[in-house]
Amino acid sequence: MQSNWEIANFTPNASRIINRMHGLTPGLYVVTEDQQLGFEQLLIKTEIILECGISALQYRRKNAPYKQKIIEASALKRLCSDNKTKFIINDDIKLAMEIDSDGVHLGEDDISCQQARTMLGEDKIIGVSCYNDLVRAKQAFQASADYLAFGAMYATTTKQETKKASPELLVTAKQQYNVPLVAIGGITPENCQPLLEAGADLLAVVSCVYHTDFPDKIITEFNKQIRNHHELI
Ligand code: TZP
Ligand code: MG
Repeated sequence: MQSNWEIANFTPNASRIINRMHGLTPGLYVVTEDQQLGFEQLLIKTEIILECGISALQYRRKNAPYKQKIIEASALKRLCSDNKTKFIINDDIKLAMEIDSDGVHLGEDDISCQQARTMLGEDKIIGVSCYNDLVRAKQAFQASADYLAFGAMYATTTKQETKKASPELLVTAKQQYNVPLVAIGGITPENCQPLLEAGADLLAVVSCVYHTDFPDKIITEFNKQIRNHHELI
């Protein structure tokens, strides 16, 4: 039987693009800012962002005590569930399990996808950073990753030491792996079109939505482009 994901990908009808793998729909995937905003400001902006309509929120917090991360992640989880948005934890599987997030996002320094699947079970979302590496993508896909993330697609100051990925890489990954593809790194409404055309299902962004006084305008513009793109395929 065709999965909802397959049906959505190959049916030229935007209204059918719903209800796919773990409810992870094409759209904007906002990753929390970790440099300039205090948590209160982050929470206020995140609430506005969620009300605009995004597919998923990722809590990415690199240097905070575990107890603080529990408090912050719990508050964000509540906001996400109020807005029916998937909530994913970056790096920390222990935190993901403790607050019962919708899933976890793993990079090369984190536990493997296989280990995470054993710990989380089948119902949770596991996303894997593949950078610009199709071998890593193959391994993650075979280890049951629910989405594959590629980037940095464009220049970014949010993360140091990124690897440069290209839209062509997304095209190849799309041909080979029937799971949602995430593009990340320097993405804006102005430069996202080639990524959508190359096969990105989710556009992951940080600064574009947090370092602005008008996240609602930016998200509306992203959502318009994503919707238009899916109406055309
Ligand atoms: N991984 C690759 S680029 C990046 C991460 C976490 C940061 C993306 O942030 P921005 O501000 O959208 O460029
Ligand atoms: Mg990580």
